[in-house]
Amino acid sequence: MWPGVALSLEIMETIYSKKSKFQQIDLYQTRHHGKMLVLDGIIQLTEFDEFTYQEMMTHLPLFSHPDPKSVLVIGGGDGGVLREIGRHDVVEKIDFCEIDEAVIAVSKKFLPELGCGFDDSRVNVHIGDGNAFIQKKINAYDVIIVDSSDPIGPGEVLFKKAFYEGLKNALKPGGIIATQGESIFMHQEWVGTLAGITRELFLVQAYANIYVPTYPGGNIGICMGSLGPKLVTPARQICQSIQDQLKYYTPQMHKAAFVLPYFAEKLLKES
Ligand code: 4ZY
Repeated sequence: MWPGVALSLEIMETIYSKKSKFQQIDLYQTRHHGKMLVLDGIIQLTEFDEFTYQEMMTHLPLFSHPDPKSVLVIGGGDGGVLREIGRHDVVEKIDFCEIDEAVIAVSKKFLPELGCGFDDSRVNVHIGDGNAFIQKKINAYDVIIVDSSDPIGPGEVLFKKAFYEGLKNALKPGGIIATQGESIFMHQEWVGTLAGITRELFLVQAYANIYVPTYPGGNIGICMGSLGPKLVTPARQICQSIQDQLKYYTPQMHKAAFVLPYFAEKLLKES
């Protein structure tokens, strides 16, 4: 995905290394960034900065929705997004669909601060293809979060228009989606494609940019679509007890994440 570009992290120990039915799964102890999960050679998360992605992928859509009772997560076998959803008492049901159960097992065993997301009694785990799962759902969710890897390998189908049509049909009126939106620096074609699809299908479309030092370019986007609510400002207040558990998300960061550099604004408009 990034010819000629690399990030170096010193590895102290290989904790886990095995090929699952779908991909190569590696877990390393790094010298400075804690444990690091790698799928097919691509960094998925490090303990050092995973909070930025998990918090914003979750709290941007959940705080944009006035009353998110029913939530679906596709991908994200590490459990980090589930951990963040668990902080919202208003959520009653969390469906979760992940293709590779081996990722869940690795996270539960070796990354307990993420794997703990599966301990929430509201979570219903489905092992299988996210696209097949979504195409069977109509009018079912207030919020859908797609925590995919990149558009190569098992995640490829999650970047296609047919998948986004399925997401739209699976939403309840006024529902919101948030999907992994690649990088405005590293993957402008993908950013443009996702923005174009969501603009065509949804009433409201927005794209947030967040810092993730260990992702290519040091940043990643969150592509969002809404059937009603505004996305760039929170619809609900955050109570202090939730705020105190977070490290990245604040109502101010919510608004700031949608303010983009001029080249990215143009890219999104023209797509
Ligand atoms: N699932 C989050 C994620 C996003 C981008 C990349 C890897 C993992 N490259």
